[in-house]
Amino acid sequence: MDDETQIASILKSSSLYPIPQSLKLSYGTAGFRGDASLLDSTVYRVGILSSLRSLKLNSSTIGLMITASHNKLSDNGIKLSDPSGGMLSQDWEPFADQIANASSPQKLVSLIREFVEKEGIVIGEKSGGEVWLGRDTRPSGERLLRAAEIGVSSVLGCVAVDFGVLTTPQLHWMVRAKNRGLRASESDYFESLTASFKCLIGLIPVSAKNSATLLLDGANGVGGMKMEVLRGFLSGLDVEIRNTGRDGGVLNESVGADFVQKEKVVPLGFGDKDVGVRCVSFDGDADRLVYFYIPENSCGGDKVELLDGDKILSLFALFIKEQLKSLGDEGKETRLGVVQTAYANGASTDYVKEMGLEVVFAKTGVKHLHERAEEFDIGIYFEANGHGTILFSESFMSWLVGKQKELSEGSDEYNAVSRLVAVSNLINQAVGDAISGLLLVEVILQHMGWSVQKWNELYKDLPSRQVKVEVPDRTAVVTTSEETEALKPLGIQDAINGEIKKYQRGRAFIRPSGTEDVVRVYAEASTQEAADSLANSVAQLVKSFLG
Ligand code: NG1
Ligand code: ZN
Repeated sequence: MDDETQIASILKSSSLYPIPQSLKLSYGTAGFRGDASLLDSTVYRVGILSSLRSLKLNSSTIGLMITASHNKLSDNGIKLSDPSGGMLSQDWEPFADQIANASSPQKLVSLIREFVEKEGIVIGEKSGGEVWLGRDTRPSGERLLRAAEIGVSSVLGCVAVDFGVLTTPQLHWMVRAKNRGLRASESDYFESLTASFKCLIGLIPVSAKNSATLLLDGANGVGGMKMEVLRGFLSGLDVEIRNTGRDGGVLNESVGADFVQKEKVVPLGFGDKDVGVRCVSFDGDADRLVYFYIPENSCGGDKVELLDGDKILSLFALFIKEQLKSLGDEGKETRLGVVQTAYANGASTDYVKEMGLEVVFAKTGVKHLHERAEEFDIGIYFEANGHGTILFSESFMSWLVGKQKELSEGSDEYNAVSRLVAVSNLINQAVGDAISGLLLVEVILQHMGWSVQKWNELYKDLPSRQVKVEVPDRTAVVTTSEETEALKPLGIQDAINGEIKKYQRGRAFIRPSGTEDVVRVYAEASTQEAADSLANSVAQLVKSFLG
């Protein structure tokens, strides 16, 4: 990259976005996150990176989403979508770290020059790179999106297209569709979901439908707003939307999927009047969902019965397995597998294994789960927090579509194949998507004729507890690649093991968060009191080793 015009362009625009002193960022579990007031330079630089990524991949479209998901309102962040709709390839993360932390415009230019040369990226006025931009509802989003635009267009021949407020999975879906040469607008997304939902509803065998209203907690974010739009197109689903963000509530504050899953209590806006009703919570950018209901015996308390990502995964696995069963021997040969993380409830892993499915474990963060799920014909992955999806391999899809043509319409086999095809269209295969996940859960419950309580009985969760511990330096915790054992600080794992031994069915681990400045503690045991006590003792150990 010797072109004077290019260098001048980056030097000029980067001087608009000086890096705040002492800012030290790392790409983390899902991109950069931090206090929104500090992120302008980061977003601008990631804009440049997105353009380079587009150029590297024959000018395919890249997605850049401004969001801090479940984090607090004053935070913001960036998530990138590769042309496939998946997360940015991990081999570009070190470059992302380097340019985000470059101390001056000159340093930035020299890092970019070096990288462009190494990767053989050709920059030119006519190179045609394209980056699609979206943001969640955070007030800082508009300003940061502008910084991203300037970063993108500071690379010659690259353009940014601003799609405004979107859910993260909508942007990933649109990028995937665009690069496949398909219709890729937001309304195409709604149309595609509506059509496949309608198809699945039409394939429900008997009218055992569960038509009771679903209550949605939109986390005061973008998800509720988009569900309001989608609701206008759908029939066969009655949903009441709360915490839309218009009623004075604050994004993610005592609402939303992360809050409900971690605290296991009722979100704001829900209460005694909702006892027994099927409820669902989205997170701030609508890439996670968890279901819950308030139990009969709650006696005015705030505890909920939680149906987390593990239970959603189990429901999906059961439904898909049922369809494959209708396909006889060919169905049996299909490799249906499940991917979980160390946070998965032990009871859910036992349940899917008993179903005869292969289960593999991946590190926290969907980029790791997604990769492993691609190994199967049908790979279902979910984090306990409700982030997950189902992947159908290309070869399996072409077999399935061929099969659909061979079979006679209306036969059991034909219906099973049609359901699988419709699921592959309904579920967002780019990334976990609360809206598409909700539609699939709802259609399966109607198909089974199940209430939320009946679904909850698939297995009983082992009692668990998650806590976060604020420490001066979370990077002092280093874990094994499976994240279940701490290698550093020295001696802490032995101490944790000593605590685990005291509990029946005890299991616990710690890891540094990749999205918040905390160390996370997870504990499981045979009773809730035991899980709480194990989590607390491990948290104390973290404090004493790192405090
Ligand atoms: P960190 O903060 O690295 O634990 C959290 C979630 C991940 C993932 C990312 C991205 C837990 C325990 N961790 O990561 O699973 O969803 O956020 O949003 O829920
Ligand atoms: Zn999210």
